[in-house]
Amino acid sequence: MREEELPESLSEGPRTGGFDGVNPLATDVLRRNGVKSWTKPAPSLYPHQWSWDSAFIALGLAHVDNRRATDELETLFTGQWSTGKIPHIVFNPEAPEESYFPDAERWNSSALSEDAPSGPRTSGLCQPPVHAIAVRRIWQTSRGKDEERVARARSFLAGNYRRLFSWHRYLATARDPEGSGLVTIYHPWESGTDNSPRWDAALDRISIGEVPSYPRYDLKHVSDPSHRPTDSEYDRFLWLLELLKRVHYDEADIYARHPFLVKDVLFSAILVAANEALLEISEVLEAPREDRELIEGWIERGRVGLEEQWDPNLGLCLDHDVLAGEPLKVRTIAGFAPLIAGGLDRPRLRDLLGTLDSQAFAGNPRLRYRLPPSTSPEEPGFHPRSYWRGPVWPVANWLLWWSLLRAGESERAQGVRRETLEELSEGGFAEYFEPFTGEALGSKEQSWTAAVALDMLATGGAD
Ligand code: 9WN
Repeated sequence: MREEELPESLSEGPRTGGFDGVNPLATDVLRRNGVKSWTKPAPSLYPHQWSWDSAFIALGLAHVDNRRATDELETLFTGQWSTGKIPHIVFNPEAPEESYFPDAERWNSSALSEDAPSGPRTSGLCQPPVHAIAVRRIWQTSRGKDEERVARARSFLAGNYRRLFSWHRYLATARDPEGSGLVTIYHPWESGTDNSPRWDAALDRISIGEVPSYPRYDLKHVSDPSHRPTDSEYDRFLWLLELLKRVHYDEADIYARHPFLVKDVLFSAILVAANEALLEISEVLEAPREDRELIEGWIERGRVGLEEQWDPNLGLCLDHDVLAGEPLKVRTIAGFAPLIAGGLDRPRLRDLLGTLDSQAFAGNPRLRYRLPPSTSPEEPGFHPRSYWRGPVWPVANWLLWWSLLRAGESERAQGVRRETLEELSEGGFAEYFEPFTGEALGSKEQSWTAAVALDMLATGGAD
């Protein structure tokens, strides 16, 4: 498909529910960032295909152009490794030179690992598994439509079920050899919340060796370098990458000697929610009973694992540093993981809502909108402008909104939806926002921000 053909294909507008201006603008962002069969996360800062961005993008596209939504995921899935891993970046061979680093050369995955695909070049890491949730949305939005569309959606489900299943199985096994229900990440990039203070203590313990020199192309694309991770954070990111390359991205070797092994509660919670979506998909497809039993087991184990990470004093769930054998005590939005995983009893739900409403998060009186900052303003590592150290991220608001809906907290969910859409109406579809002023930060045309707005607009109060 040629790029100029895209505008016509984005034609079916969703219901807007009071935010009429947002829908066409969001659709325009996705159209402008569209390349052939997939969508760049941002026009220049992120010129390749990112894993969880694509899943959110597909979720939004499902409401305006189902075919583009399915193309988006199918393009991403061409990068899947033979282990089941869906890589965090599928590189765009047509991206301008000197646009993003580390590039495909630096990862060198297919030369180093026979598990990497031989076609598209990819990174060697992964990101949170939002994909099955997006696939289910594609199915949901086809319901009640013409027969051809339903048949197309069903065949999309059937064609991708095994890929999703092996992706989740990889996370439940290679990434959880302890059977704890919690996913181990090897790098902060895998969390999707790269420079969050969640990782400071675990990163501080690592002594950095010789890192081959590298450029900071990312700084060319933002108005102020303080919005992005610092050089010292980048040194650590690039050092960990060198170590992964030395062991040829081999899971067992990584587990045996890598210096950053952390049980990530947000990643794990998204996996639980994605497993619920996968279970529904498996039921639509009448998949073998053994599959469904396995998926149910993963859901159960994930919720138990998260409950074990509960910190009653902070009223949040904490990541766990496998090597230090201790929890990482930092208050960030990741602490709401049990809400995202769902299936909570009333007391635990009440605890989490209490923390959410407190001054440590959405109840902070200085906030421009009643939306939780990525890191609590009460944390020493909080920074209102620096990336995951404090700004409000619309994609995190989506996770919260959707989780509140699933928990039956529809009034609160409506509040998150309204405040998010108001923030976007005022500030545009930025990557993240300064929590006290609402100033738009990072990339100004971020695809997943537009996509979650479309999903919020179309879904209204229903899951
Ligand atoms: C590294 C693309 C990605 C998001 C991540 C976000 C940021 C990359 C970067 O951008 O990460 O993967 O260079 O900062 O942290 O969540 O997927 O939008």
